[in-house]
Amino acid sequence: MEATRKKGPEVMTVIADPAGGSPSGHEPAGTEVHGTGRELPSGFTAFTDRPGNVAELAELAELARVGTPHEDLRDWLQLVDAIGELRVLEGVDWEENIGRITEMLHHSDDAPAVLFDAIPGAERGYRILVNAQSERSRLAISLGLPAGIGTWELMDEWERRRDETEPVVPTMVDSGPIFENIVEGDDVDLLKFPTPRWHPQDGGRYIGTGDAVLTRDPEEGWLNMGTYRVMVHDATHAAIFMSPGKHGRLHREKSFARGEALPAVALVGLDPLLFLASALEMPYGQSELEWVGGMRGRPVECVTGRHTGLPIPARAEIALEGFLRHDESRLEGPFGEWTGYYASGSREEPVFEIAAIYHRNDPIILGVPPEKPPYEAHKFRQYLKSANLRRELRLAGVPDVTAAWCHGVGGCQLFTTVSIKQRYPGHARQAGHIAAQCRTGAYLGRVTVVVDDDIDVSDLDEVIWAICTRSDPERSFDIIKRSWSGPLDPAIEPGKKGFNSRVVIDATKPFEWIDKFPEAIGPTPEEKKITRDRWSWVLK
Ligand SMILES: Cc1cc2nc3c(=O)[nH]c(=O)nc-3n(C[C@H](O)[C@H](O)[C@H](O)COP(=O)(O)O)c2cc1C
Ligand SMILES: [Mn+2]
Repeated sequence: MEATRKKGPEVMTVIADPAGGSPSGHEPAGTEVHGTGRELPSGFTAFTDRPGNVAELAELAELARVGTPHEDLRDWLQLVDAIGELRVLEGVDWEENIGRITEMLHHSDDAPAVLFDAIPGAERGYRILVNAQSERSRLAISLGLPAGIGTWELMDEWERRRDETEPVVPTMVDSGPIFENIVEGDDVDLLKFPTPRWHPQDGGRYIGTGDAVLTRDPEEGWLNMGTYRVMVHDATHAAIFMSPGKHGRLHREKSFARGEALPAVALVGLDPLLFLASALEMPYGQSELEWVGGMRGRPVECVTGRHTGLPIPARAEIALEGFLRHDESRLEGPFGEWTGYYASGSREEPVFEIAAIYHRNDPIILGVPPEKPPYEAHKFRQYLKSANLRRELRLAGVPDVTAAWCHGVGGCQLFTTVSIKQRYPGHARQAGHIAAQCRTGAYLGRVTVVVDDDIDVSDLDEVIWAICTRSDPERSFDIIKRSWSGPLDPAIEPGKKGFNSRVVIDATKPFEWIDKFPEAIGPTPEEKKITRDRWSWVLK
């Protein structure tokens, strides 16, 4: 990495975890670092692209420790490798074992990011990265924050950026690494990539999972970037599944209504920050690409797609450029989905006809296949979506929202909790109904719980205890009908999917007799700390 990135305004100064500079219990910089002093289990090798020099590795670990923005996926890999959280696996088959290993990584605590290389049937160097952001340390690296940052600090910083970021229009450049390979016409071959079959019952190989699909609103002209799954049909055709109501889907519908195909670019290998922006619910009309530019403090450099004219981030790994056909469809799915089922089955979806593939030398697919919740995307989205939810309640004018949490077990959609300091009659219902229908909560919600501010919203035991002891269903449960759901909803009968209902549970102490509500047992957090410090030999 160039020297300019080591200091200067780009380096974030958020306070790291006071417990020390060692992210996730890994060795501090300058002592034993991954790949220098430790034997790796057989079958694993150290990351091959890193400088391989101990001093450089220690320097990279220090950059990760203080928080340093990355330019592209390769920078990100260097930083993650330097803190000991990357493994390379060679020779694993795409048919079964890449998917199986990935599923199990998602459901293991403290699991590393894994880069698969030398995949049988594909050229060596054509790689897949999985489990990239399952740990907070690696999410922090994606955001240029100190790898050891704590939960609430990370969420505060994200909320601050959502408040303060002004969009920055991408800079168009003539060329970049993405144009190292330009494949067009008869040479287009999607099957050259070692796309895994992620789940046994998938209807095809999904090259796009941790991806970003760029489309332009045909009427209003704004550029959207959304994460929508991409299934390979054959060498030159794919499917893109956009759920009803998603921005790309709205663009598609407007285009098709005019009898025109929709130009699109699917980035199926890209840096984690672009992916995050693409996978999160940003407001209608906002260009996620411009938002990333604003957040980084400089524009995203883009080349121009030769067939669609769409901007393509110049340092991305793999871009598929083409047209979603208004006049041709094929079956898409089934696919293992984030609810933990193959719930949307297969349906006719428009064909994505590929006009060009652009990719870097030795390209890397970013693999984020959905699994039973919580899977990788829930492990990082829980921080960002929860911060978004808290922010949206604040912007909607709900006072004294003390915390919000989108629980991973509900895929960060189906089960959300907000806590308030109750101020007036109806305050809790106001918070609950808005949380159930705001930008972050509206799509495929199910259960929204409102609790008092003594409850830790991220602790399911406490939340369920509050429901069990402070709510009385007849007084406390509201059902909202005909809400925004879609094909993925496992609880709605096939053929009838589209709407769902949801419950808002007011699990706060009843406002009108709050002073008479029984006292809860247990020490305060301050008392606990004092006692733990004093009797640390028996209390952890
Ligand atoms: C790994 C992953 C895969 C996703 N796959 C899809 C998908 O196939 N279709 C879809 O409509 N949304 C999918 N989503 C959710 C959207 O990416 C998300 O709602 C995003 O905000 C959509 O962009 P938009 O708000 O610009 O429409 C996925 C999210 C993640 C994290
Ligand atoms: Mn959008």
